[in-house]
Amino acid sequence: MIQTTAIAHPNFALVKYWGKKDIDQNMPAMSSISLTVDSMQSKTKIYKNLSSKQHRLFINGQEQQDLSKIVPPLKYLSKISKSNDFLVIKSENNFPTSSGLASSASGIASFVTAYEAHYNIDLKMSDRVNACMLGSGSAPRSLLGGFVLMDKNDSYRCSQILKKSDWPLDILICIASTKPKKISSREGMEISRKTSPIYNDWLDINQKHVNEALVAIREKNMLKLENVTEKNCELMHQVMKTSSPPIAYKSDVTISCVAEIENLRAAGHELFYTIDAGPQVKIICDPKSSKAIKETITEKTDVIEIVHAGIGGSPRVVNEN
Ligand code: 2P0
Repeated sequence: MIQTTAIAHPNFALVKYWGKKDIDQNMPAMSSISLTVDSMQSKTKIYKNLSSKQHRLFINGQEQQDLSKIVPPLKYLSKISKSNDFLVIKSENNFPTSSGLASSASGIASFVTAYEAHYNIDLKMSDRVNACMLGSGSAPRSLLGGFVLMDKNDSYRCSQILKKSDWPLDILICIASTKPKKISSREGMEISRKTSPIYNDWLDINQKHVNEALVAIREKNMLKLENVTEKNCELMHQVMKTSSPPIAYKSDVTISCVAEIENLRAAGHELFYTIDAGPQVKIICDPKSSKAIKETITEKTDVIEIVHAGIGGSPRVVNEN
């Protein structure tokens, strides 16, 4: 049986997506900028289902009943491949799933990459972006390595701002909890769009934050990138907090990690943080400071584990038949 496997990495947003312009098309209401992460990955294998007329999705060996993130990309791609095959899709993450570590982005991007190779369809980048976005609004950013811009004002075109070798920063992922989140990003961002009194301010400031981050990344200026990344992150968490009901993804461990980051910065280390829809704290830092940061955070907080990563590359097909 012919099967195809691809690997993609998660991405962490420095300028974030939180809120949709179009729910049916799953279109983000704003542009975003991200960093692809190497050590963490989703590996997805696909093959034709010969035993039943349905798609079957397994994540980390568990069959999923909810196929709502995979069917829209599949339909988009099957129009291009002109295949009406039913597929078995088996995806494995080497990191906790659904806990604010962008597993849906790397999962969907690895699926789209495997599909393209399996059916030999040689997609345009815009088709990859469209297929990924139908599955997860943050997934198109995982189609490229390095620092990535997804530009809402240019049909969500994804472009690489810098690659790893241009600015080889370290990424330390402080795992505060491995439990799946109670409110999915999809639900949470709809609640915020409908109820947060500062949601429009959040939309209005997006382009300014994008411009600031683009300058900071192109100049490789840590201080400027720290400034805009932390401002953007904290504003998103304010949007969440002012939603009704309020949404809180940070935990006590998250807060204590941030306090230690401030201390490390005061001691002269170059680092900044971002936090997504979960309690994990992602630290971006000068590799020279990684050891000291890991030692301090491990000693002073209750983090479960710190994953030491670098900047990652684009998805790839792997031979595993
Ligand atoms: C981001 N997040 O920009 C933001 C920051 C979470 C917080 O993109 O509904 O899983 O599938 O489009 O892509 C998470 O959103 O949501 C996300 P859907 P997705 O990384």
